[in-house]
Amino acid sequence: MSLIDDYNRDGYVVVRNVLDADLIKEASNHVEWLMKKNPGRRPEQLWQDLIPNDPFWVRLVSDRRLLDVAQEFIGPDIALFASHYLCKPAGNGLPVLWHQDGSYWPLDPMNVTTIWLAVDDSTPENGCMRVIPGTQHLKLQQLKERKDVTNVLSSEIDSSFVDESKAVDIILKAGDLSVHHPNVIHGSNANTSPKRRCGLTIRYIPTTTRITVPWGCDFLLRGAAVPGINDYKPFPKYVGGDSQMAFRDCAQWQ
Ligand SMILES: O=C(O)CCC(=O)C(=O)O
Repeated sequence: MSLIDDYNRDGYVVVRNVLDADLIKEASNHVEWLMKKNPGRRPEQLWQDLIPNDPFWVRLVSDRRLLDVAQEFIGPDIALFASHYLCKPAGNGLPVLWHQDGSYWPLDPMNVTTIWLAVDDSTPENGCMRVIPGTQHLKLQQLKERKDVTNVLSSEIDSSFVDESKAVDIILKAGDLSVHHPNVIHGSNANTSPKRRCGLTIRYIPTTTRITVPWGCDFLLRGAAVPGINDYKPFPKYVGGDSQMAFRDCAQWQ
């Protein structure tokens, strides 16, 4: 079975040992650095507005090994649509209620794939992602606001679409990743364990997908843009100082 066959059957697939321990350590330091820089935010909310002036973030999502995986699913002309560290702290990490990603996104067509990169080991104990295989065949549903329970997205899919008995835990080691479809139903439980659970979501689009409402972090990462579809941002330069994190080879970063 190929990655694509598994993805088409289940709506997700796991790929092991993609990034090396040194880069994962830098990503882990990056999360700590971001949290110090943004004291008002929960660590589950480190997302796209922080990316345009963050060369390490752009360096990470444009890593050749990640793009090689993304290319299997969306082809060789690849842009970033969005990215989000979903870092659930030990003891009080928030749940992500069941949802389909595409219900939130202004993309036309909804041709997009997510890489969920494990920055920490991710297990049922610390609130790993859970997926309901096969639900990528369900069309995108209207979201329901949900504020009575504290949760990352303040919303969920109607429970009539969710058969939790079929949910699969996506258990990953740091440096592994999973790839998931924009229609597949997924979520994760709270982290009440003594271990942090951090993952980086990276939403990759082929350059034929139009971003219809600006999302703030559109970069062309590989291949060619399609004229008239999206205007991509220039990569942030590394200028040093307090407003950017230093990283390996940052002096050579364009
Ligand atoms: O990190 C999680 O627990 C959930 C991730 C998620 O919902 C997503 O990648 O869309």
